[in-house]
Amino acid sequence: MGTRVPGLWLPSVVLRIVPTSLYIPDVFHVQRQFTFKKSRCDSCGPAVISGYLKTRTAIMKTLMVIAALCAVSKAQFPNGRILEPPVPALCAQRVIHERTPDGKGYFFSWRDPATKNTELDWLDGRNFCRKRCMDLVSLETSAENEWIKKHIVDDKVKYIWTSGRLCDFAGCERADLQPPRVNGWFWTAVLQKLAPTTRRDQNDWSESGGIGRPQPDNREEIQGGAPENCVAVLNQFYNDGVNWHDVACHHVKPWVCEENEDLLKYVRYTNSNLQI
Ligand SMILES: [Ca+2]
Ligand SMILES: [Ca+2]
Repeated sequence: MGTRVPGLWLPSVVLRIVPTSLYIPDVFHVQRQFTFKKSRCDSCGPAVISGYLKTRTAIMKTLMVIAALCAVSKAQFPNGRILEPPVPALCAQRVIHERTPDGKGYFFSWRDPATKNTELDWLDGRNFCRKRCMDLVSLETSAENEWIKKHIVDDKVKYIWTSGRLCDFAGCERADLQPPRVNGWFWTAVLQKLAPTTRRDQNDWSESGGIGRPQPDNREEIQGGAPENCVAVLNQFYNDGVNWHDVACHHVKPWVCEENEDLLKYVRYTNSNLQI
């Protein structure tokens, strides 16, 4: 394991859940076109300056997206808890336990002395990661999914949080997200939709769970509790393999962070004196 190959899953699409007035069309595609330059540009030619202007535009769009995501997070967490912005000093000191061949870094909470005995709810897990220019892991390809699952099995971890979540707040009323528990799941860290839960060849939802039903089953709410709006990977918890489960977001679990390009670009641009 450790080699990432093109996944078996179809490419997921960008989920435009950001409120319409704040949404920046194609911003995620625009940002991927830029390679950040750290050197000064006093004697650069027009082409390079043009590149810088484009980069500044991309950064401004990143800032606007971050602002928009904060707005979305308030909609998700009306009790005042918010999605935290990155903290430059923590980004610079972030712990990376492993990198994939393409260079992306991952943090496994149980491997770090500071967090090995800690379990967090879903939002606290996201915020721990985001302060460090990371986010909860998004399993966009089957290769990445299998790579993460191997770590869970090898390290005998019962379960982890991912960035997966149900779109169930303002802005999620769009027809293509209905019904939400089939078509409304997305990787929050990268704003990408998951395949419909009915496409069992395009996801890794468990075929069983606490009441013997295929996931997602919203079991806890059916039984009078909280809605199961967040996605965890469970390791044989119901003797059902290592698979995805919808779980109520208030549960506490170990977590995996994955480096987030948008947050890294933002902090590098606004803190050119830091090695990030
Ligand atoms: Ca990922
Ligand atoms: Ca469930």
